[in-house]
Amino acid sequence: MARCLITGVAGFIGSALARAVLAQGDQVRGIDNFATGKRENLGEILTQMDFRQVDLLDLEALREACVEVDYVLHEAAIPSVPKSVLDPLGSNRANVDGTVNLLVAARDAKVKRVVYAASSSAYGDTPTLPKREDMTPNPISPYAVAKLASEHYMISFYRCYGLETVALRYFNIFGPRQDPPSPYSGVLAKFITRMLRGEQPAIFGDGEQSRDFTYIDNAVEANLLACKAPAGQAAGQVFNVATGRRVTLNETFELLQGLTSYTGQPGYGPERGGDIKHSLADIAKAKAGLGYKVEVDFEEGLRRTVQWYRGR
Ligand code: UD2
Repeated sequence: MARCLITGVAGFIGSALARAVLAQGDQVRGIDNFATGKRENLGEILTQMDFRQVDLLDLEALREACVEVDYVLHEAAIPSVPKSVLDPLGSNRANVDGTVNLLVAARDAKVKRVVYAASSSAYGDTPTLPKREDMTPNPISPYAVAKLASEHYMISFYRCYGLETVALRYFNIFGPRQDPPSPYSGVLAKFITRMLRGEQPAIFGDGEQSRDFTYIDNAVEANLLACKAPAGQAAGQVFNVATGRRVTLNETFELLQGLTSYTGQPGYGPERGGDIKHSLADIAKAKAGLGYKVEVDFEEGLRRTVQWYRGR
């Protein structure tokens, strides 16, 4: 039985990972500072894990959290492009300083492997689609820079100290438990909750921007595969985690009209600062290196997500 340390365990992705790790019979130690995570996301699994309220800036607490840990799944972050534009220092502290602290603690505790929640935002607004891992990154927002910097720290800790690290560049992950709508929530959580309440969703720009929206189960599977993949294929590497297909916000809105019975139109407003226009992944490297495949496609993911929000 392995022991996994999940950072950001009370968040949308962290809590889904915890459920999956427990379901395969492994142990979970989870940390969260509740900056964006919610205790309610842990629900029934809180008593099945070793939960600690810890901030990534507390190195001593991280050292204790890493004792006898096999794998670290590092999801904790302040995950928002617009928030980072407003507060670049806060974004850097949580998304970079916190990551370096965790890497130092994991290295000294001789953890087997660290899997990191990197971001597709690293690619920026380069015209070439789909995005491949060997393209030169071109981040726009402070958030994207921070996520890319931490990705480089992952690779550095493998090269300098031999700590096995794997960076997974998530492409717009969505699904149950994604932030209840705040100004910084992911667009699908906002669209779905508003449309289910009969309220008009807001589209920033013309709605023709596109994303490779990826259902949460695919990201969870990628993490489990990244723990087990042979070091020669995975350690010190970066992999896209996505579906290899993009949809526009306008298309997404239409699909959601069918699923939520919302009959109105979206409200169009100005584009959001720091945004990129199109995002689409090439997932060949994850397929070859990790054995990754898309388990749940976009439409099915949307259906499951709408169903979950409806049941709340
Ligand atoms: C970025 C990353 C994503 C993840 C995420 C964390 C890219 C391509 N993706 O997501 O992988 O790291 O950051 O937060 O960089 N929008 C609306 N109406 C709304 C809310 C958003 O139109 O009410 C638009 C927004 O302007 C953008 C799109 O929807 O064009 C997606 O926005 P998002 O905040 O859901 O995700 P994004 O792409 O910034």
